[in-house]
Amino acid sequence: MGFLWSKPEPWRTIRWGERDTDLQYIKDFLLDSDMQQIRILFFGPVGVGKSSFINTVHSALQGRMYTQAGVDNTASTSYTRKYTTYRPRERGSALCYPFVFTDIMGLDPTLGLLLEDVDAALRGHVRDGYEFKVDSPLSEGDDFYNSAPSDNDRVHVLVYVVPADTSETINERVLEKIRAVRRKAKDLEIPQAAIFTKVDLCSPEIKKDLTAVYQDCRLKKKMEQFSADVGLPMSCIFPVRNYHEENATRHNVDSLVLDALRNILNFGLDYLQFKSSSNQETGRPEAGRDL
Ligand SMILES: Nc1nc2c(ncn2[C@@H]2O[C@H](COP(=O)(O)OP(=O)(O)OP(=O)(O)O)[C@@H](O)[C@H]2O)c(=O)[nH]1
Ligand SMILES: [Mg+2]
Repeated sequence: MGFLWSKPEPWRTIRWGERDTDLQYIKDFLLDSDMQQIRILFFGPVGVGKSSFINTVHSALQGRMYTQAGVDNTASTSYTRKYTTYRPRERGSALCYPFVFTDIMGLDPTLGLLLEDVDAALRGHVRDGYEFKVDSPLSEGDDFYNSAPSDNDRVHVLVYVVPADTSETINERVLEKIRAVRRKAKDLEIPQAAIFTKVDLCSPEIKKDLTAVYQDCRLKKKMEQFSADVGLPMSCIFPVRNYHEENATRHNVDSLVLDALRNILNFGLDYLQFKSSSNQETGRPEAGRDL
């Protein structure tokens, strides 16, 4: 007697292939008039797909492949060395969206990005073009140290980038660094999310059909493990597949990535609105502002 295997029900709903609706949501995304932009900082181990995610979102927004953030497939140390801000533009327009992406160097169990530099970046002290050093943090007095950051320089959403690839486990020392950064972000009240990249390398079913992403037990377990390891709720973790080998965009890849972006933007918006309403009520300075 044979068994009939049926796939489990997806544990989250994605509007697969409805790219126009997803794009419209992002186009309609507006900040209150006194806020200019949401700055999203990507942080995670070397080679997990931070820069690729930035390129993938741009590609989804533009409807064509975008490769401005440098990507490398051989790096044992971080390929991204400089603090770089990317400003996505609306397709066919000179208008910038009200959000920016900040790409930084990757984390390494031993060398790599220094936590002091992440702290400075969260507070808006790092100027674009700063080249991270593994042996000394950015210091006051350096040309790339911004001693008077504006609201636009500060980070409004911190996004951990984590590999879903089954061959990659996150080193305990890297997890400890992530926890340390999480404590810093918490002190600054900065909302946090995580993206799980390389879901195509997590299971053959997902590689074959990306729409199986929320039906795959291995991936869910990996996400739950990360959630337990660092304390980030599951509701803030999003699996994605980055563009890494194709020459044209694909609807399902775009759907997943735009869903993650929509949620991340909403976290940033809620944070800015909460901050501005609590400042109005109490007259207090904003969280994270250096006095
Ligand atoms: N299969 C697959 N490969 C991916 C995915 N995302 C990124 N990659 C590949 O992973 C490698 C590293 O990607 P990067 O975007 O450079 O990673 P990074 O986190 O920016 O790395 P550093 O800047 O070195 O810290 C590249 O070869 C990418 O093509 C994905 O979703 N699936
Ligand atoms: Mg990179």
